[in-house]
Parts: sequence; C-alpha cells; structure tokens
Amino acid sequence: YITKESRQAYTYLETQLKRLPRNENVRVLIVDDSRNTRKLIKSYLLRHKYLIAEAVDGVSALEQLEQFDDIKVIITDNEMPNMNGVTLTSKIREKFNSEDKVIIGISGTDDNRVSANFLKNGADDYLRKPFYPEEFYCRVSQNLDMQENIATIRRQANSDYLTGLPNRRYFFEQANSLLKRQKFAHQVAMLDIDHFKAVNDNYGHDAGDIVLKEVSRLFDTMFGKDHLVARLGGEEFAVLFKDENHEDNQALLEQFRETVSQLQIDCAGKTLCVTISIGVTVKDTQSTDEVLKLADLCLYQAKEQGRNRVIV
Ligand code: GH3
Ligand code: MG
Ligand code: MG
Ligand code: MG
Ligand code: MG
Repeated sequence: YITKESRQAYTYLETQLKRLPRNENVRVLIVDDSRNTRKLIKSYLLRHKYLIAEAVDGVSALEQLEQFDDIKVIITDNEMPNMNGVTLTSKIREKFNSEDKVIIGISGTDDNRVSANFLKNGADDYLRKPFYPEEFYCRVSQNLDMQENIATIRRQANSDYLTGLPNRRYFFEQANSLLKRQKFAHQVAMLDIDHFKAVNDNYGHDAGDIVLKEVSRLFDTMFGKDHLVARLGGEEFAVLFKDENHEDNQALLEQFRETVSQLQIDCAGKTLCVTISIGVTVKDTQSTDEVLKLADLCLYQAKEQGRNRVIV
C-alpha cells in the first residue's frame, strides 16, 4: 500500500536523481579491505547513479585503474594489506593529477597524521569513517565540480573563441614539446586567407566572421584529427604535421586550398568566395618560432606569386 506522502517522497527522489545525469558517466573506484565499508559506499554511490569499480587493496586498485580508464574518482581507505591508501595515492599521482583523477582518502583512525599524509601525497580530500551520507555526497560532487571547472578553464584557455580551433598559445605549447622530442623533421604549414580585409570592407565584419568559421571548420575536419592545428590569429592558421608522409601532406594541403577556393559561403543571402595561400617548410629544428618563420617566408612567396597557391 503506497501512501500519498511516500509517493511524493519517491517522486522527489526521482527528480533529484534526474538532476544528476552527469554521474552516469562517472566511474568511482572504491578501495577498502573491509567488505562492509565497500558495500556501504557502493550503496550510496549507486543511488546517485555513479558507475562503480572495487578493489581490496592498493595493488588491486592500480590494476582496476589499468582496466577502467573512465575512473574519475578514487575513494581509498588507508590501512590495507599489500599497499596502503597513502602509498596508493602517491603512486596514482606519478601518472595522474587531480584534473584526471580525484582522490579522497578515508580512514577510521583518529590519528590526524593520516589525513595530513593523504593530503601531502596528493589526495584532494579526506573523510573520517564513519561519515554521514550527506557529507559524503557533498565531498564527492564538490571535488567533481572542481575537476570539471578546471577542465572548462583549460579548454577555454587553449581554444579560440570565434572558431573553436586550438589557439596560438596551445599551438606553441604543444609544438614546443613535440619538436623537443622529435624523431624526424616535421613539416609545418602557415595558411593565410587572401585579401581578407576586402571581405570585411565589402560585406562587413560579421560576414568576415562567418568566412573564418567556415574555413576553420573545413581546416579542422581535414587536419585536426591527425595533426596539430591552430588559428594563430586574424585570418592566419598553422598546421604542424605529426607524421613523416611529406608528400601526402602536401597533396592534402593542395586539396584544402582547392576546396577553399570552391567554397560558396552563405552570408545573409549573399554568396562569398575566398582563396587561401599556403607556405610549407620542413626543418629539423626544436624552435617553433624558427619553423613558423620559415613557413611564413614561403607564404610570403605564395602571396607574391599571385595568391591561391601552395609554396614549399
Ligand atoms: P593578404 O592577401 O595579403 O593576406 O591580404 P589580407 O587583406 O588578407 O591581409 P591583411 O593583413 O591586410 O588583413 C587581414 C584582415 O583580417 C584585417 C582584419 O581586420 C581582419 N581580421 C582579423 N581578425 C578578424 C576577425 O576575427 N574577424 C574578422 N571579421 N576580421 C578579422
Ligand atoms: Mg582498512
Ligand atoms: Mg594575415
Ligand atoms: Mg597580410
Ligand atoms: Mg590575408
């Protein structure tokens, strides 16, 4: 027999659960040698639709992390056979920072040094057993919020607002580290839309923005998956090729140039056409600046020779 109140309470719970759809993709690893503690934490988490993985000690926790790459949170006890929680925490931190994996230490001890040890070794938070479910949920979801906020800020810092492409900052950061450990001479191309100022002058800045977005989308589709691409600024783009197939890449750039020249871009009832010039260089160097300068020299020649062409 279901009372009106219990039905209301149930409906309320259902709505609460529906408001937490994010949890459905978040896997939490519960590490504790006590079967009862694991069971309790698991019941809390399942109620909020988290995915679960379990481990009985630090060693099996590391195995679970290998097996499930969707684990975002690790809740770990300290005192366990084989490997304790503090050691597990420091081992996880050798590979992953808080952006990748949130670690929450738990322990039944009233020794304050345990919480200090957890935090010193890279845990994000600590909970004393036994804990109230409300506090438990808050700690887990607040740490996840933090993780998500950092990811958002990082995404924003690395991408260009107008086109969504990686920005100059990201390009230099990635190119620097790629060129530092390069095993072969990388090919780099600079691209610049021809007479772009005229697009703005003739059709307005908004039309210019639409052209930039359209060209960027095509650029990203053709090169973004396999190579490092960016909008360096204005109507200038760059791609650093991650493979050694120089001739194939050149052919791809030629194909891109051709496709851009055939684009019919729809801007408030008008159809716009643009062309793009491309400079390509191959240089065994560790300096992103230097390789871009060389590509820019080729780009300059492409402009000099009449635009809408690829110069190597
Ligand atoms: P060239 O063929 O020699 O490259 O000529 P250009 O007109 O493309 O080159 P120029 O450097 O003279 O002009 C680039 C223009 O790009 C000027 C600037 O107003 C415009 N621009 C830069 N960023 C943006 C943007 O985000 N949106 C729009 N609409 N225009 C932009
Ligand atoms: Mg224990
Ligand atoms: Mg330019
Ligand atoms: Mg220019
Ligand atoms: Mg230009």
